[in-house]
Amino acid sequence: MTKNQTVLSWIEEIKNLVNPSEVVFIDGSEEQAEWLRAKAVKTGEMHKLNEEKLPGCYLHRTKPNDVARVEDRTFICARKEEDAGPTNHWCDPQDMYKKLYDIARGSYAGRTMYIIPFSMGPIGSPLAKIGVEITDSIYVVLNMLIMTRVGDKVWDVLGDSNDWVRGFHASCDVDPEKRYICQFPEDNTIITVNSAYGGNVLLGKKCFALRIASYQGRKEGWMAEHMLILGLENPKGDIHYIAAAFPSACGKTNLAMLIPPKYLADKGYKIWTVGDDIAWMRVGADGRLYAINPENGFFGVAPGTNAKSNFNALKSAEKNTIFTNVALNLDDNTVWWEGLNKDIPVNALNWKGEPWTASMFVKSDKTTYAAHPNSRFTAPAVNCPCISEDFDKGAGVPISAIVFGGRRAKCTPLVYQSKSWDNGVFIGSAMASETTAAAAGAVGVVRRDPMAMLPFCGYNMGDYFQHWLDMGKRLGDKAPKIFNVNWFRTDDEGNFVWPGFGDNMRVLNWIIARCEGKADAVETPIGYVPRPEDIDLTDLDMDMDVLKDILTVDKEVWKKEAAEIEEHYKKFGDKLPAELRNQLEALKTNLDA
Ligand code: GTP
Ligand code: SPV
Ligand code: MN
Repeated sequence: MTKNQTVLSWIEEIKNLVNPSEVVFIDGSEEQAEWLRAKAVKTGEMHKLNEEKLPGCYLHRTKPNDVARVEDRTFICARKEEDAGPTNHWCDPQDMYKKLYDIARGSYAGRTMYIIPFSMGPIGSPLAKIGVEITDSIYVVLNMLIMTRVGDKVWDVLGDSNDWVRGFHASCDVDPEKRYICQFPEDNTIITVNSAYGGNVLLGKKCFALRIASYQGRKEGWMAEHMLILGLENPKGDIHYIAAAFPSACGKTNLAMLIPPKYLADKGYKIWTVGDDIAWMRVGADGRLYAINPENGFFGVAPGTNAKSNFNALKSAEKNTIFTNVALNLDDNTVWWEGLNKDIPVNALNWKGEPWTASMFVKSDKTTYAAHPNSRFTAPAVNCPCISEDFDKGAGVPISAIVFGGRRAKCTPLVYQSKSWDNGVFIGSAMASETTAAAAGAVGVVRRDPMAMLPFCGYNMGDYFQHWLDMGKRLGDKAPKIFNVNWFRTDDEGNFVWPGFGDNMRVLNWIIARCEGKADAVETPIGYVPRPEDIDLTDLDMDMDVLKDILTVDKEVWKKEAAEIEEHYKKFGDKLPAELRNQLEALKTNLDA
């Protein structure tokens, strides 16, 4: 418990609004967590899975109308509309508070109000920040216990400070028409109503660690990014750290936990996971950029995860894990999803809880799938076999390379390096990717998603670009090198050309060699691209010509791309930094030469 007056008076205000039948402070103890799990099993919110095969694991199903983030109902409520910018939905804070309070009023009647004190980042780390989430959902509490550092120690570190983020969640009727995900960056406040799914309600994650934190980062001179963090260890035992921003469901968890191909593993190459979704980065005392992962677990995409694609994720989700919207195999009380293995269950319940059997599965028709395409596992980071020794290191890890990427069937080469920091910011600002099931709406549509932050930037994205440019000035020659990757080039039949997953290590090795000045490249209009022989294809059944093809920069295709970037830039008006306009002009000139 806490004596912090700012916390207590806010709790009192929300309590009076929602009128719960009881109030429970979450203390972070195993006893309390166990009591909550038992309670959730009793109410049916959670289903206990096979204790032998999946110890401490549970299954939860959300309402079918509530399975992903909802970007069109997500608002940045800054006092001035311009401060939300052209890429965010905006509402006046007073109007939105009123609307949300009206929706939430009395909605905890007969329910329990849970109060979760949590730290984003190792408790007490100078890079960490504190939040308090109020919720009426045990599922949220149990997920927050995995995803963040929760407990009484957080109150101790907070003391009587007012520097903490208020997060208020009310499930209400899970009515999609009254669903709102609202950030009030100027008040350090988040309110979500009428949802009970992942990124909408685990308020430490996207709402705090990206939307609120990106706003704080700009004010305070640091960065909050939608990035994985990994350490690449070479045979000498040196570790280089890479931070990579890919849009939702575009491969961050997989890259962060990659297992190198055998010939590299045999030589002593290893990947260590620091984070799989979010990075907070600051300039350290030595002038380099240092990153921490503010989270304490993984909220990972289940479909496609298997022993070959991501062995370490599977291991992470073997115990003390919550599965959301996957299928239940009734024969052995375990879970299943498309892509897990060939043992398609014969006697199962699909993600909606309806009877399901192998014969219903039609690969080309996702409506027949047993698991929802955005079904997820919530797994403790400590479970991960390749978790970095630096995972809990409050000071963070020094970043050598920043990598942008996304899903582009055509156009973007497998990998290229920017010509400078500013050119790298240009590449990030112009990033595009095909949409995925992580957010409600159409899937597979190419959209611009700058730095993979389109749904997560808590302020005007034009100012965000300027913040990136300013960080580059501060870092000077100690700035990480910036790259772009694309694992998702397809052939004419729509098959992925690059093998991806563990084989992405071959590209990471080129990236690090470039940072060390040890690898070759050719200069193209868009940046430095490896020659095909610079990517090591040992033990890979891949034609040099195929590799050459996905490394080619097609000037005609890129001229169209430049025209689209020009269109994309228009929305930022005068907020578009002049430097980025210059970068675009330089690209056009290079393409015409
Ligand atoms: P969020 O948690 O939504 O932010 O996503 P993420 O970026 O962590 O995505 P994740 O690693 O979970 O990957 C999402 C999907 O992409 C999964 O179905 C993966 O199997 C697939 N995927 C990941 N890496 C690769 C790759 O290198 N090649 C191919 N073809 N697919 C990949
Ligand atoms: C994403 O959509 O980028 C996620 C999942 O990481 S969620 O937490 O739902 O935002
Ligand atoms: Mn994400």
